[in-house]
Amino acid sequence: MNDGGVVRTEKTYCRICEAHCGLDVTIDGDAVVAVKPDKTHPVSRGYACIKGSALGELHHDPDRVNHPLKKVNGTWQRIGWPQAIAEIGSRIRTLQKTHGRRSVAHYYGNPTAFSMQNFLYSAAFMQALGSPNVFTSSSIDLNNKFHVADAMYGMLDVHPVPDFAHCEFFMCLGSNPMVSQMSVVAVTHVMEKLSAIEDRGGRVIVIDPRRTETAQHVGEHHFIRPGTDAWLLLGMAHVVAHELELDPAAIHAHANGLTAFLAAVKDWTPERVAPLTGLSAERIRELATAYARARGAVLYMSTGVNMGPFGSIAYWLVQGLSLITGNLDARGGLVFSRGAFDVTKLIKVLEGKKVDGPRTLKDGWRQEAGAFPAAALADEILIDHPQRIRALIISAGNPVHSIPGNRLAEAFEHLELRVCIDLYLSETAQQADYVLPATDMLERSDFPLSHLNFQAEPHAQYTAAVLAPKFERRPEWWIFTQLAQAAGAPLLGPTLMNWPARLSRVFDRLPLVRGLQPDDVLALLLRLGGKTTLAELKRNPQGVALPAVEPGNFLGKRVPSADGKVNLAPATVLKDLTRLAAAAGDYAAETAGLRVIGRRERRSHNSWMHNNRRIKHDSGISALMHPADAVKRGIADGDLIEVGTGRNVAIPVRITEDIMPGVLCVPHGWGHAQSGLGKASMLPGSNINEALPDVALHMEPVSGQAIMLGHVLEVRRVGARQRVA
Ligand SMILES: Nc1nc2c(c(=O)[nH]1)N[C@H]1C(S)=C(S)[C@@H](COP(=O)(O)OP(=O)(O)OC[C@H]3O[C@@H](n4cnc5c(=O)[nH]c(N)nc54)[C@H](O)[C@@H]3O)O[C@H]1N2
Ligand SMILES: Nc1nc2c(c(=O)[nH]1)N[C@H]1C(S)=C(S)[C@@H](COP(=O)(O)OP(=O)(O)OC[C@H]3O[C@@H](n4cnc5c(=O)[nH]c(N)nc54)[C@H](O)[C@@H]3O)O[C@H]1N2
Ligand code: SF4
Ligand SMILES: [Mo]
Repeated sequence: MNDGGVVRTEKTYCRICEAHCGLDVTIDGDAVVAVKPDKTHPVSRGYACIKGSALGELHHDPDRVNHPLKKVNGTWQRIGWPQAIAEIGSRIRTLQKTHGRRSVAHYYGNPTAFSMQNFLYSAAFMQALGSPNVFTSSSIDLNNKFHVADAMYGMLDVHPVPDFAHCEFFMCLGSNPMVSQMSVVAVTHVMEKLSAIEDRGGRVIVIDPRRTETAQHVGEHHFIRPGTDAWLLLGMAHVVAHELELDPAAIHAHANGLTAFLAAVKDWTPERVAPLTGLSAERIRELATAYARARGAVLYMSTGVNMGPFGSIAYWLVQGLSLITGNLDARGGLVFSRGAFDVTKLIKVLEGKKVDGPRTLKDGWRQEAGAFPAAALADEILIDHPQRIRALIISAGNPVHSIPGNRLAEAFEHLELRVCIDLYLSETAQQADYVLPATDMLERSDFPLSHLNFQAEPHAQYTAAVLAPKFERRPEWWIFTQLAQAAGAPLLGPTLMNWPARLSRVFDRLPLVRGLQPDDVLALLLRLGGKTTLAELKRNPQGVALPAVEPGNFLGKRVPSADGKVNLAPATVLKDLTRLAAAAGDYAAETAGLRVIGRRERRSHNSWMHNNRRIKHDSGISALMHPADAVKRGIADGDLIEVGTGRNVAIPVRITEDIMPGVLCVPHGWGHAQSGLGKASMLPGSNINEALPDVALHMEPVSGQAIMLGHVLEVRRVGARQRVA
């Protein structure tokens, strides 16, 4: 292990969540001896959470996949890279020759967004194969945001971020920043930033069916009934648009569709939406008025709303309200960050004319951000159609575990080739024919490409690989390049294919066409951006601060839509208001079961940090239930309950007034008995996605986002105080 005790400390940054914290990694020979927050990092300034500090244990985890594996007669056999690449390549080639290009599909998961090389080279790989069958975890997370950004601003990747330093009013819907560090905004020290708003006399409002860790530490909290945020925002929009003063001239200067926007929100008075949401009409009116009058106000929504039934409507209202109140592109409101280079500008130049893209075979779903909805994947495998999916390559994802329902696990059995590129034998990898070992973040170079225009405090950081790959782990750019070659895929993909104009496509052909390695691509992009160079970043491994985000850089200047204006009335979203109106009765009704929502935990990251020896997970998970619901069911604190309607999972319960009556809160990502991981498989806990209804039956029609929150499930007592084995 140790090559003679040469101890060195290298700078890098954590790529688990969007905070991108700077880290100092102390290495003795080839062993990681410490990972500490980097005090010299220009933005994270000495902060990192337990997960970032546990990257050494990730690197040395005895349960990592270290060699290519092939399943032979139901057991894993170690094979060499040349054999793995040749066999998989030839299977892909044969399947595509026999059944067409679409027969090979790719699913990439959440960590892809944090790996520049994975992101670029997997896209290039699929472009080379000429298959539009790309699926991602984005559609079980935030597809509504991509769709609405495209529909309103003309580009999927345009999302304003809060101007934390100047706002007076910050309303947070469906997010728990203290635990998650938020999403679609890269920010550190977020609780300090929220407290500072209060300290300077402003307001922080948390809207959540649970009194979250965030709500316990800052601001005021209002319960909301799950799935009803769109109504709350409609009620607020009604007040702002029809009860307060607007400045139509200012709005018309930068936006189209004001008349349609005003008409769409007209009937949704606070009195009408109040009983649906659980907030009083007075409170909704008060919040709307305070929001409109504050000098600098932010509405921020995240997965608690995205994963509900009307995520696109809600995000449209967040953007629309910001614009009509003058809080878009304004100090203290939502602002447009640009980072080391203006990704939007680059996309606009490269994407050319937008075209109608490919559709799924079943139900004709479109792509968002270059990918079909993950909720449609199982049916694209199971459908009786000559072009159905027969091979699935999965990288950095655990879809069998992360997607509600069990249809995907069933569909897996109908695949002819299953390949998983991962660090671990995840639940998904367990079902594969081949598992290929990827490098972890200490073993690969990187740059936060996907998050440049979400940085609350713009900065740039390049990290080299601080360690050589252990065993036979390989960087993903290499794996995808090799597989493409072995599959006989032309390096320049079929350029005439009418793919939709999407982010991934922009970079698609760059790497493979020119044979460029990740650092070459980065050097090129940075040169185009003109704010820093790869050489400068290499000289400053702790990262460099870039100019702060200034308001006034977007409206009338660089809105990427065809006419340079914001569309306040996107047709696809407005159409969905009919579904929303029809659903009001369902949401107003009492239910026999409880509405299930999720939560995240500091010591977890979706489904994959549970094997880490440094992080204590022994306490397992519990469902949170209100005392009134417990009494009704004869349930006591600590009892084991069964949740589900048909397919059930068993979970211990904690009774607390921090959750709304009628709601049950269960974190996702647990339940690893099948994973074969030494530590994780022994932990108590169940996978709530086994009990939630299948996502194929619950897709938000506007964006294909899976509806995963607020489903009514039956809840029963199983027994007294016991642990789930
Ligand atoms: N019920 C419920 N379900 C949910 C959610 C919820 O709130 N409730 N949240 C959803 C959300 S927001 C998301 S983003 C999805 C996530 O869904 P997925 O992305 O499908 O799943 P993850 O659990 O993030 O799994 C990531 C996998 O990547 C592997 N990995 C980590 N780093 C690397 C790397 O660098 N390279 C490679 N090749 N592999 C790597 C890990 O070992 C793990 O197996 O889950 C969703 N599922
Ligand atoms: N420690 C940790 N950090 C993470 C992750 C992790 O697993 N662990 N995952 C990362 C990922 S992939 C993502 S996408 C981000 C997500 O980051 P966030 O979007 O902040 O996700 P959560 O922390 O789950 O917060 C969602 C909140 O929505 C609430 N909620 C549920 N239903 C509703 C509803 O109908 N209306 C409203 N208003 N609220 C509702 C829940 O109670 C919960 O408090 O976090 C990232 N950061
Ligand atoms: S997981 Fe923790 S250390 Fe890593 S970026 Fe997120 S907050 Fe920072
Ligand atoms: Mo996510």
